[in-house]
This record gives sequence, C-alpha cells and structure tokens, in this order.
Amino acid sequence: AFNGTWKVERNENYDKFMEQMGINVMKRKLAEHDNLKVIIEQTGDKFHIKESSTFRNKDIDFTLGVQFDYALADGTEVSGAWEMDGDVLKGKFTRKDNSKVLTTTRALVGGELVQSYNYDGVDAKRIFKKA
Ligand code: MYR
Repeated sequence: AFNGTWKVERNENYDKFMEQMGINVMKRKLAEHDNLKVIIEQTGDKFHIKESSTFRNKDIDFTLGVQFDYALADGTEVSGAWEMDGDVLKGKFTRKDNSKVLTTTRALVGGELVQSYNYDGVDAKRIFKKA
C-alpha cells in the first residue's frame, strides 16, 4: 500500500523539529524546501527506498524488525528499525552521537502519505502526495 512515488507537499512544525535536532537555521531553511521524493517498493517484509532531494540521492534497503544504519541529510548517524503495526509503519532510531531517540511513523491518510517525527519532545509531520 505504501508502494509508489511520493513527493513532499507540506510540512507541519518541521522547522521546530529540526531546531530540536540541532540543525542550524541556514540548513533548516534549505531543508524546508528540499523537494523530497521517496520511491517505496515493498516486497513482503523487505523495503527498498529511493530517496531524492535537493541534498542528495540515496538508496535504502531494510527489512521490518531488523536494525540498520542510516545517515540523515546533514550527516547525523542513526541506527534503528521499522516495524509494521496494523497499517502503520513505526520506526525507532537512536542517534549515534548522543543516544537520543527519534521515532517516526508512516501512514496513509486520505490518499496522502503522512510521515510523523518525534525527537526530544518535539513532533513534526511531512505530508506527501502520490506522483
Ligand atoms: C527510510 O525509511 O526512509 C529510511 C530510514 C529513515 C530513518 C529515520 C528517518 C528520520 C528522518 C529525520 C529527518 C529529519 C532531519 C532533521
């Protein structure tokens, strides 16, 4: 159901979230308008994701329930895993530099892909439309 090409359409509280992550204002301004596109291909428990933005192009492979390493666009390294809870993807990742936890979910809501983020008490959302 998550399969497809998704383009970010709007953000909610993303600037505050990035600020909490420690990202400086210049990078935050750029990141608000990063034109993020994710192509999701799910086969059973396995996901292949092609991420592209004004920052970079990146391919990510993971299996539900299996830990993997991931670097955010600003270089911050995290390690964690995605799991499926009903129709919702739930991710829990730990920053390697300070051991703080970032949680994220992906859910389909009214034909849109809603990705939520929480870090250190701050919530944000990015909402994607199918391309
Ligand atoms: C993926 O499924 O797309 C790859 C794994 C995602 C790991 C965690 C995502 C957190 C992204 C936070 C970005 C915010 C930058 C301040």
